[in-house]
Amino acid sequence: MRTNQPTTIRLSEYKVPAHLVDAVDLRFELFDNGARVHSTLTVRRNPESAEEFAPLELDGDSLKLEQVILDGRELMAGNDYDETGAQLVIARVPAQFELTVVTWIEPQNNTRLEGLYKSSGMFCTQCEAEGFRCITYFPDRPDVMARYRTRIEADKASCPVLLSNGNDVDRGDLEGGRHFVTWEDPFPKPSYLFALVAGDLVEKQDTFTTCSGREIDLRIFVEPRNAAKCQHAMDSLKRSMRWDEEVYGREYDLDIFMIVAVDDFNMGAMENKGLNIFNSSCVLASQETATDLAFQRIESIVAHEYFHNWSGNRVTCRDWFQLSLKEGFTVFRDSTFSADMGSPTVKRIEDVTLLRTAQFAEDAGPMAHPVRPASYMEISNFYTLTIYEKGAEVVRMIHTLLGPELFRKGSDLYFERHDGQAVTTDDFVKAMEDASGRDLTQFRLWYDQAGTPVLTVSDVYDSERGVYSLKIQQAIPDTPGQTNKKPQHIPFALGLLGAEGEALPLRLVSTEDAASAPTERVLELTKASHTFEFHGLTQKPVPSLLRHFSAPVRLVYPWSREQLVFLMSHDPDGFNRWDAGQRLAVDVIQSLVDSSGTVDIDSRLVEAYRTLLADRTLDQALVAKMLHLPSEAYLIELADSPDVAAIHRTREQVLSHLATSLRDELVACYHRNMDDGEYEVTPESVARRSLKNTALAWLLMINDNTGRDLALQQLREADNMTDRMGALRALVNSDYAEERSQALADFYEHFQSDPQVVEQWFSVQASSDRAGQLPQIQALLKHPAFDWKNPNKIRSVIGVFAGQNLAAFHNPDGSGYSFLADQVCRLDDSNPQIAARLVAPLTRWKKFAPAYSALMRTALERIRNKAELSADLYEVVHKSLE
Ligand code: 0A1
Ligand code: ZN
Repeated sequence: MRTNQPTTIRLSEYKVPAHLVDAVDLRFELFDNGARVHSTLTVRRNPESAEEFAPLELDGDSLKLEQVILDGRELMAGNDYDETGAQLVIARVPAQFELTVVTWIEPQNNTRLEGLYKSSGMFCTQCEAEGFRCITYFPDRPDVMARYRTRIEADKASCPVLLSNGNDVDRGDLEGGRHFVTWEDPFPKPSYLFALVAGDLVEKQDTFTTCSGREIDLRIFVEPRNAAKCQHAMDSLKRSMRWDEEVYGREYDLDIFMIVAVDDFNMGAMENKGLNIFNSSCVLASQETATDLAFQRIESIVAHEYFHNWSGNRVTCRDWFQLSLKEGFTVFRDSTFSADMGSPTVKRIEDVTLLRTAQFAEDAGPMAHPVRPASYMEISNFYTLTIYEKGAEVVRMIHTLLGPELFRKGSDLYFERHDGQAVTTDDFVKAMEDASGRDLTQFRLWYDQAGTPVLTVSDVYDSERGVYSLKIQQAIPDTPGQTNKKPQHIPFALGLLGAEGEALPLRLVSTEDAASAPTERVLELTKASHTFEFHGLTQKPVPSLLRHFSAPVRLVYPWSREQLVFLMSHDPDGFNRWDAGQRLAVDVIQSLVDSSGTVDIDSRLVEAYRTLLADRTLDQALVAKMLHLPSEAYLIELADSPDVAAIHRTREQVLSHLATSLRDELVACYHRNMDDGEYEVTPESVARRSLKNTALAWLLMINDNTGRDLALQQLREADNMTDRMGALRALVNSDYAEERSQALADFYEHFQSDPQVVEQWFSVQASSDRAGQLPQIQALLKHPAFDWKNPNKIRSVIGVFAGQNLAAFHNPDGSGYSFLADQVCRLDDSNPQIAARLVAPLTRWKKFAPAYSALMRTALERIRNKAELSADLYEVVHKSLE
């Protein structure tokens, strides 16, 4: 905690470390009232450092230093070393030496959940990005890679399971009912990948035989009450291991791979070498307690963490500016994996929805930063959608430009060339260039320039020449600290459709043969403006632009509603079919918001949805997605100076109008998709449940009694959480107040002993404008199941309220903003990372209509004036008020 300004760290000031650590020998003595950490480092001067006589500088945070011994001689404070708040500095050290440091820490009082802490009685660690320094003094930077040996000593009764990275090499009993286990990790790693777990856990065990025939021991450790919720994660792990061998040629390297579930965790999960630690909500699942969405999310997070073993651990980051080197690449890998496991079009729709709703907003806000940032104050603030999702889009564009074979050649070269090293995003691009022979010089701007490029497209058809011309202009908006940006290298996939929906040949020169011309092309944009001519066309085509969302850009084209309806039912690209539906709905809603008052809803929207509901030939998973109206958050993101209340009201009116007009089709859709078979998480059955629950939600929107009865029946009879939650959500968002209260009470009664379900129960209320107005949110904070120390509970009430219940949060009286400011200030004292994440909705204040923005700013200023602001919150609040 500090009140003074935190320092800014700059990429341009990067220096290689003056000292390297070859080996780390750790001994942990774990007690109820604290832990003693003995750390012995084998250190040598870095031959690549220019600073020959540099002092040894070790990072530390919240440590009680007990002893320092250099080559067997105990050092004296003040004389031999200095301990500032954040560093241990030893002015004179030999070229090579052994240093032992003993520290005392208090995991039981660690509410920041960084370093070593306790969660439900279990000891666990979180070291990324800078948590290892909360355990012992160390050069806590990713370019210092060492081999670790870790001995853990603890009470045998309360901590029968003692885990760390690598292989278990020794174990035994000690006096006083204590025992120890020693772990050795043969792979040099940065300190952020260190992990330790000690507790009373049960394990689920399995094996995996790798492509070279090695048998890997797989274990998932959980608290005994969760023993039956590990199968899905184990299956997902085995699928990920096979996929990484087949698609990237990557085999697992250690003999054992472990996953541990913990209830208190700041993020989703962590890829520690051989010992991944997961937020319970991202690993535990059963049919009765987890929704389809949770099953899919678990599969992708298990894959993500596993894939880090190569993209992150074997090849790691030189410094934290390179974070997207591992995160962007790994998100690209997990997203391709999920696409391969289910429906690629649906996965693409989900990824693009997140990107366009949340990452575009981040890229247009005060915290906008490039995929490779140039500076930061607190690295925890840079685990962002830009680093992860936009970073993944950048890798996807390289894949598109190179094609799958050359991309694979590039990734092979990257892993081979940099195995065991800490490298940069530039090294990644260089490997792709060297393997493919392509020049990606201009493409590198994607890493350095923030902001979402805007592509403005216009077209002309010359019937005499049979030529259709497309003009594409790109512009990149200014972002904090960056103006006058250069044009970027953008892959732009497109097709052209004829009047019957046929795919037309794309002839870029008149001499090209129509029969052999492709019907889809990837144009490469490199200049501020391009004009492309397509020859031999006897009619003006309907363009299908930016297929598969081939680049993370905003696309502006003057679509007519006829064109959109046409693309919705004819575009061979499933993604663009969905996108046409979204654009049509956005256009209808926006024009109603602008026309303030007149509610005359375009019948083409209703008919388009009617066609969709009747379409049995189309992939039902795609139909399920197409039935979702654009979210309020997306409509707000698209608007200039949005009036949240007007957007909310209009969207509800459109929904009600659709539901009223299509009432009979919805009832039929519900019945058609009732599934009496066994519960399974296949794309087909997920789609059926999604269609059924969407139909239910729409019927309850219009207070349809048949819908209400179906929801009540579904609540009683459901054998899975997707259906139970679907019915509960529909009731909670309806005007059936009595049924809502009863359903919520019954649900809690039934599931109160399961924290993951209680989190869902909090969320369904916090996201509802019927059940989640401010007084009800205040009541949830006082509920016995709410826990101020548990990030999941905090997110499921406060985070969901501010991020999803937009009409209530943006109450014109400012009460939602003031509420959030109070909670953020309170949380900053216990968990700054969570406080800095929760404040995000307020930081976008400049975007909103004046009545909102003034109140949002006032709330932010109140946070800024809080005494003892953490570095995390300081950076976000100050940057957003600049
Ligand atoms: N590397 C992890 C994300 C992560 C980052 C920081 C954490 O500490 C607060 C925890 C996890 C991933 O990408 O999955
Ligand atoms: Zn990751």
